[in-house]
Amino acid sequence: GDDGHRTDAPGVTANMFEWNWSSVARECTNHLGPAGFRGVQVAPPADSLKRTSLGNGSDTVLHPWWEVYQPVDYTLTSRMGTAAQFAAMVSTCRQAGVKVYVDAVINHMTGQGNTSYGGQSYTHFSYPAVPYTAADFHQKGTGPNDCSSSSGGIEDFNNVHQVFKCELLGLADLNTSDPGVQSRLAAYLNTLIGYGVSGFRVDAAKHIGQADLDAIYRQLHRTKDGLRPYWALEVFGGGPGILSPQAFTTSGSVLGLDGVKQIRDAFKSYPDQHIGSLATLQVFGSGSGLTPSDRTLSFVTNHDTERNGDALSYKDGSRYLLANEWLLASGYGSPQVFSGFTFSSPDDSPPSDANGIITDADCGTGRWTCTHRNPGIVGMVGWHNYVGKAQRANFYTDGDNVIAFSRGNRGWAAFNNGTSPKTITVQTGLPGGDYCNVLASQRSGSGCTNGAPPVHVDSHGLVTTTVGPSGAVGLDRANKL
Ligand code: ARE
Ligand code: CA
Repeated sequence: GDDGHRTDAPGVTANMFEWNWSSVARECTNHLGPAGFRGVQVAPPADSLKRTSLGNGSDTVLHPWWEVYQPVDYTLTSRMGTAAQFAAMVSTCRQAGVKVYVDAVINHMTGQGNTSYGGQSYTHFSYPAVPYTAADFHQKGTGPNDCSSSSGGIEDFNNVHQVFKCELLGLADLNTSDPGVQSRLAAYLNTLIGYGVSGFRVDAAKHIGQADLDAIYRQLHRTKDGLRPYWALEVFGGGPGILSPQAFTTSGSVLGLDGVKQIRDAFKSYPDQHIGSLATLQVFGSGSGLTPSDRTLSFVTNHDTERNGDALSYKDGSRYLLANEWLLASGYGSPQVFSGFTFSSPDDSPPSDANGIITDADCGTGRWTCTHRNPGIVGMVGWHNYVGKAQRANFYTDGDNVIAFSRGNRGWAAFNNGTSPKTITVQTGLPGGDYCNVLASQRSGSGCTNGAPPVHVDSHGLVTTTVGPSGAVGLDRANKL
């Protein structure tokens, strides 16, 4: 997709999973922009499946969160709000300095139901509002555009034919190599770009394949900032060869899903759930087998992995926050903080009215996780922005669960994943003086906010500090007294 223009490269983003548009707008103005988040990822905005009855057996949630992954047409009437609310959200966020990245579901349409939030009727291979007809889909059969598995679904996730052309989870699979389908998908994405959207998280990109992704991307307009759209491809690791995340980095950036598991294991030593070993994080990124930093959207969890066991999640409490703080410091990828809603069963809906319309997010109810508002996270977002691309230096580990490092001579941070406090004396790379710990405070005049005691760095750059259990210390020169 290189037409000589730079591709939008997000800084730190927040993934506001299924927050409604008016709540995202409010967060951009009141929290995300002021905290230094440069972007926000939002849930799939297209009109989607609206279930009208429960399925069988264990199915107890009428409007599970995953309805939005079954698009019916590309108008923007969704569980998260109207087209007008979407447009207002994008412009409000941009005014707050927060770009908007959209989760784009373009591999498939639905796998169930017959009516949508926008009130459209459809059947499995017919979506009159787009319009798509049967000829626009891969179907079970033996022709060149057919799926040849016996069920018509993906039976083998390592078989490239099935992965590209058969149904994922029974979802009607678009014939994305067809120029007519490509132009309708590009028209949808260009409509979003017209609203001011800066790029996309491409859902199920592994099932579209590199050639079709490239053909769609080539038709995309430049963003309001004059850049090529960001293009972050969802490709679970584990597939061989052309199905691997690495093999998609020629088409765009990829989601850091293998990194999610490495982070989980470093902090929690899954599956044993021992205490983990942050010392392993001396090497993390391409050196530990992950995709290149400048091609990776990195995160501790997303909406899938918080439910499937691959990741730490809000349920891990302070350890989860610590992992996010560490990722923001690490310099790996474009880091993304996930803020969703609490759940007990994996299908649970976000807080919604009886019609499935998602209600305003309220951080006081315990129903929304609001990780992006946590003071330690906010402190490390500022630290992340301040250190920029400065290289990691002065790495220290106790060989167990405490690590510390600087980023050039701009910032220094320490992390303790253990259960007892640890006092360390280490080189920070920073000039001598007193600093506010950004996890708990900021510089304000000649002192630190919240009555936090300053941290002293001596004239040789050495600090002696105690890092609490599941705690961190972050110093940067913007918060030097
Ligand atoms: C729902 C029901 C299904 C039903 C279907 C159709 O749960 O029982 O068959 O509707 O009626 C989400 C939910 C699904 C939901 C779907 C549609 O997770 O439960 O199905 O929405 O509403 C593979 C893909 C990867 C995909 C995961 C889930 O490669 O792209 O499976 N992830 C994205 C999203 C999901 C979303 C979809 C795609 C669909 O992030 O949230 O599904 O839009 C190995 C393989 C991977 C495989 C992985 C599965 O690692 O290598 O390729 O990922 O296992 O864990
Ligand atoms: Ca496909």
